[in-house]
Amino acid sequence: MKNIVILISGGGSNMAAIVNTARREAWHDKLGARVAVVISNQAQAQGLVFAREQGIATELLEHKAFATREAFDAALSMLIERFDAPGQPALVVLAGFMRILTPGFVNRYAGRLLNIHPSLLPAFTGLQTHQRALDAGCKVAGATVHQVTAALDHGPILAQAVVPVLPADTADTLAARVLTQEHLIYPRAIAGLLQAR
Ligand code: NHR
Ligand code: GAR
Repeated sequence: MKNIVILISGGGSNMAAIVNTARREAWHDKLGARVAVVISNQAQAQGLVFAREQGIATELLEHKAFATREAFDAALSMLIERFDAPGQPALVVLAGFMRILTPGFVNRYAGRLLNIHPSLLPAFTGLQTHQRALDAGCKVAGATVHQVTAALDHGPILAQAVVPVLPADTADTLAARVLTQEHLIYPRAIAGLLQAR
């Protein structure tokens, strides 16, 4: 069985979309994969509540408790390792995870570490993507699923979705429109990656 480890920091709606799709599409039987654990770096992350309700293991690893990024990432690796099976390294999925990871961590998970970023990369790496797209006068916006590399938001692209920017949009209304598409492309990209193996 291939374990999927999902890292969140907040609402966890992308995580929920992955969990719901995995159930609906019987990933357990068809892809030999299951969401094994949801890990949050924030105690108040709402996504933890949903994961618990679904009977999925949850872990809280607060970055605040660590003096350095390296120390936090080392502890995170130790947690994730519990979900690596022999010959079956876990797939690590960032879903609204808000901590930049060290090159050491990223290299260790090369090829099995994914992120969804709320912009059409390579445009608008980093934070406040929706406000920046509005400020730039973009007529379309979207989201990108990519492999994570040490260069922030620059790894190989696996999937993208495009939405229109409407005249009355605020960062919040645009974010909500993009998020509905994230919920479609992230589970699909993960299933595609699992199938390709
Ligand atoms: N780590 C690496 N090495 N490479 C990537 O591509 C990563 C990553 C970690 C997270 C998600 C990313 C996004 O999709 C992601 C991609 C957080 C920040 C950030 O500045 C930037 C990009 C992303 C996630 N975080 C601040 C920090 O100091 C904290 C911000 C906060 O807590 O609100 O880590 O956008
Ligand atoms: C999503 O839009 C995701 O793309 C974005 O945060 C939201 C999380 O929503 N990620 C980042 O900005 C990463 N820096 P969710 O917690 O409901 O999935």
